[in-house]
Formats: sequence, C-alpha cells, structure tokens
Amino acid sequence: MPSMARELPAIAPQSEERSFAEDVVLGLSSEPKKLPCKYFYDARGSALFDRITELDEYYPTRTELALMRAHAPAIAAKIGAGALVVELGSGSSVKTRLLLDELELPTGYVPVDISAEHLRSAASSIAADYPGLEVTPVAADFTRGFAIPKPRPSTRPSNKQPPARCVVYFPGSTIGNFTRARALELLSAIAAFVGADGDERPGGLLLGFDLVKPADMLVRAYDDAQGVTSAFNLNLLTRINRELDGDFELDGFEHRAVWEPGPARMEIFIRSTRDQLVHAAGHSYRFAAGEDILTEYSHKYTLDSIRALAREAGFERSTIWTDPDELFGVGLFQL
Ligand code: AVJ
Repeated sequence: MPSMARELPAIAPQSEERSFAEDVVLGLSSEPKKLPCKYFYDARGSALFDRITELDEYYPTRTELALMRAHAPAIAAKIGAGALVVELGSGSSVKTRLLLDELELPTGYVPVDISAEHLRSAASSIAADYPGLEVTPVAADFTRGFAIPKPRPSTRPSNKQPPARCVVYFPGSTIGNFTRARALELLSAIAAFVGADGDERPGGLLLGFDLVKPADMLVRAYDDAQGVTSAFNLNLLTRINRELDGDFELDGFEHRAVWEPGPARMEIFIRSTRDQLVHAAGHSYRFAAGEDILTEYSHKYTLDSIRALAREAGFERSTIWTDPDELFGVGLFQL
C-alpha cells in the first residue's frame, strides 16, 4: 500500500493566529507585558541575529556547526539510506548541507519555514547543488501542522525502493524558545509524524539544543559587550514604531538578560527606564519605571533532561553528540 501524504499534526494551538498588530496590543495590554519573539526577525532583526551568531560570547552557532562537521558521518550512518529530510525553521542551510553531504541516497529535502522568502532562496540553492535530490519547500508555521507531499519514486537505479524514512531536522536550539510543555507537544507531534503509517523503517528527530552552563557564560551570550543582542532585542520597538505607528522612545528602554535556574532558561526583557506613556497600533500603554516586557525565553537542557523529554514524547532511543566543554548538544532521537 503506497503511503499518502504525511501530515505533521498541529500541536495544540496556544492561540488563534493573530496579526502583528493584534499580538502587540494583546501583549502590551497584559500583565506582565510580553511580546512574541517571532517578531524579532524583520530584515534588520535577521541581520542583527546573523551578527549575534558571530560574536565571541555567542557560542551556540559555532559549536553546533563544529559538532555537525565532526559527527555528520556518524549521524548519517545511524539515520541510514533513503531518508526524506524535513527541516523545521530552515534558516541558512549550512548545517543541512553538512548532513546532506553524508547521507546515503537521501530521498528528498523538505524545508519548512514561515518566511516564504527565506524558504525559496534556501530551497533553490540546495536544489542547485544537489542535482539528484527532490526539494519540496513548504511555507508553513510548523507548530500549526502541515502536510508534505508523498515523495516521488526515486529515479535512482534500484529495483526495490524501500519507503522513505522520515527524519525531522530541527537545528539551532530553536526548541529553546518553547516552554517545556510546548516542547513536549512539538516533539510528540514529530514522533507521530516520523513514525507514521506503521513504517517498517521509522525515522527520527535530529535536534540541536543548548546545554545548561554557568550563569555568567549564559548571561554574556545574551548580553554581549558590543551590544548587538541589545540592538536585536530593542529592534522590536523600532519595528513597532515603523509598522504599527508607534512612538516608543528608544532611550527610555534597555535590554535585560536574566538566567533563571529553576526553569533552566534565559529570560530576555525590554525594561522601561522611566514612567512613560507609549502609543502603538491605535492603543496606549502605561509603563512604570523598571517595568519589563518579556520578549523571549531560551531554555537550556541537560543531557538527562533532553533525553527525558524525548522519551516522554515517544522516542525510545537517543544518541547525543556534544563538544568537550559540553556547551551544546546534537541528538538523534529514534522511535
Ligand atoms: C534563535 C532562539 C536559538 O535563543 O539563542 C539569540 C535567539 N536571542 N540571542 C537563542 C537569540 C538572543 C536564539 N535562538
């Protein structure tokens, strides 16, 4: 029986789909104030994030890249031949290439991204460089579920085509933006997705996650000396001013990054440095001196806590690669 299109089940929607304006009004009217971190990534925010990834203090990107360089052959061997790679939040494709270079006869590559623009450029550059690979970009919010088309039978010379095994690649420690409860929902949906149709060849999840480490190193990574992370965070206010007719005065706000050991996460805030009244999206918002807007969580895991999460989501086997200083982890979780 040929399998139908696979569908990543939607994780329980946290909220209705809202516009930027609706999210800003809701977030700045709530107590405490908050703004969703997905709005960081306008053109300037994306450029600032790229600069963050090159900072001395920001260890995650270079450490994950080094892990992929060192271990892609072992990862590929564990995944096995004929994989269909589905990448969630496919930003730049450097890490994906390291994986694709080592996989044996991958069936296809499905980059999934909310930004149709990012997606097209990533997809076309991969398609150009991997001529045998079927590339099927999907523009979707992966937390809301999406269907991927059934891969076309490969034209590769082989008389018996085993069904594709599906591997979800979720790099970059984006999982850190999810609370533990939301992360469990997402990983459970991924486990159902890669193990769909009673596969004889279940796939897996290849996940990049950041590790718990001393607070001073974490705080430096999210509050760098050059102020790039501060500019990245405060750019959210600039974006509100531009797109939602806001009147935030940038000199009345400051960046704050706090390590919370209980929930094991960095909490990123924009703090008002004075009493002030701000307008945006047709509403007004009162700020007290010292009042915070929560803009991002970045959860950190231990080897045990990520294994426990994956197991609870339904992945029984886990293999984790980490650097000698245990700064970052790449895990292959299989059913
Ligand atoms: C893109 C979510 C992985 O949490 O480290 C970097 C975002 N925020 N500096 C992270 C971020 C501030 C980043 N992620």
